[in-house]
Amino acid sequence: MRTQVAIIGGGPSGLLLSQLLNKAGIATVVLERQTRVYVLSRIRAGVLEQGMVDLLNRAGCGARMARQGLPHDGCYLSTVQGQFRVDFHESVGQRVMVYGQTEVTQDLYAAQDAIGATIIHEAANVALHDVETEAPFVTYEKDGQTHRIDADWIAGCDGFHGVSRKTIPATVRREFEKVYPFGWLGILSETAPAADELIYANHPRGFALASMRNLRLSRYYLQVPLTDKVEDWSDEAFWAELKLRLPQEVAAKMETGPSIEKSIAPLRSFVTEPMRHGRLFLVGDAAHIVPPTGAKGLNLAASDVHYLFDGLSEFYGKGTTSGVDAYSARALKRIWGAMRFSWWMTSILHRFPDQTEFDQKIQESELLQLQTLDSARSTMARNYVGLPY
Ligand code: RFL
Ligand code: PHB
Repeated sequence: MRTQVAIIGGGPSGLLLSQLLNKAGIATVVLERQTRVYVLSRIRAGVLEQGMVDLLNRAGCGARMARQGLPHDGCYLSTVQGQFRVDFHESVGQRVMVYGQTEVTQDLYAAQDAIGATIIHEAANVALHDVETEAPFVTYEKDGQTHRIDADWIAGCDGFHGVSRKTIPATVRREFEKVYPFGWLGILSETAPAADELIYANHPRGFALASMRNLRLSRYYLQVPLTDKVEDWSDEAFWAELKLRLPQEVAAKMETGPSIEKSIAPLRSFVTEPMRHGRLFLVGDAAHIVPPTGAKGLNLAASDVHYLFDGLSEFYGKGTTSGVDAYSARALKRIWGAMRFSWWMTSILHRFPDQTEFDQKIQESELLQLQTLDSARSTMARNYVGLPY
């Protein structure tokens, strides 16, 4: 089989790229290791920047989001001293959209089906070949046979554990990493959200986050030690701990119920440079990971897709390569901005095992600045709604 752009990975990066390229008349094949049901069962991000909303609209899959998504003008920050609000719209004139990654992925699959795009699920042992030449190809196994796809370009959208990044020789690749000494235990429950906007809580017992997917579906997180297992946490234990960490008035009124999903995610900052090697591009989690505190992971995947789509449209439209040549540098500039923000949000909101009294005072001072200085709030708001593309 031959295509113009072979896309490894059918998560949000791969599907969004494929959808934008197909709509622009550029042929793609998406290779996904899992089944569609499995991809759609993952519960991940929940907050979309305006830039991502715009891109989904441009891809022709924003209709359901416009009907069901919840635009949020701000969020709450809670400390033992009390709760205050950061109004993004007042500070920087923009808002965010609360709409789950699961819904985004479902909308992208529906849009891809509607235009007859080629998505091959359960593609095993995907391997990338000759990416340093102008005739790269991909092989994979399915139904006991080995298949080959020749392409002009390969987009590695296969997440942190994918094969694409590892195809770039270690001598070329630079990796930057920070691992945090805790994880997030998350639950999804069919209950009304605890508040009208998200609550990020700094508490002596550890960080907590009250989020939502819609008005009958809540998402909550607790900072937990990396040694904790999901089985250690009954629903009752989760709700009891959450109530201790959230503001008292919120906890008192909070609706609780059985969890319909419960998982633990480790926190990590990771960047690989460069994001292009020959005819291979890395996109989204294949190239970078952020801790979820700033809600940036999915949004960074979208900005990567934006830059790559720009470059590939130029290549197929005008035959020039300035856009694809600039891809890695353009994407990395924005990625490092989000790395800084996610690291900062993580550092001001969590309790670190080796935190000294000095560190504690600095954390309190950071939060006080947010509460009392317009300039501190507007820097946070600018980053939260998303740095410009
Ligand atoms: P994905 O979503 O990981 O999709 C990659 C796809 O590639 C497939 N794949 C392969 N296919 C073929 N051959 C191979 N060898 C393959 N290896 C992998 C996988 O099956 C998968 O379908 O990456 P993508 O598309 O770049 O999207 C990125 C986002 O998913 C990610 O940034 C966010 O979900 C990160 N993230 C969160 N971001 C937020 O902004 N807010 C959050 O609350 C949030 N929570 C999370 C998260 C990521 C998590 N992970 C990765 C464990 C919670 C979790 C648990
Ligand atoms: C979520 O709703 O899953 C969510 C929201 C905001 C974050 C992280 C996760 O910062």
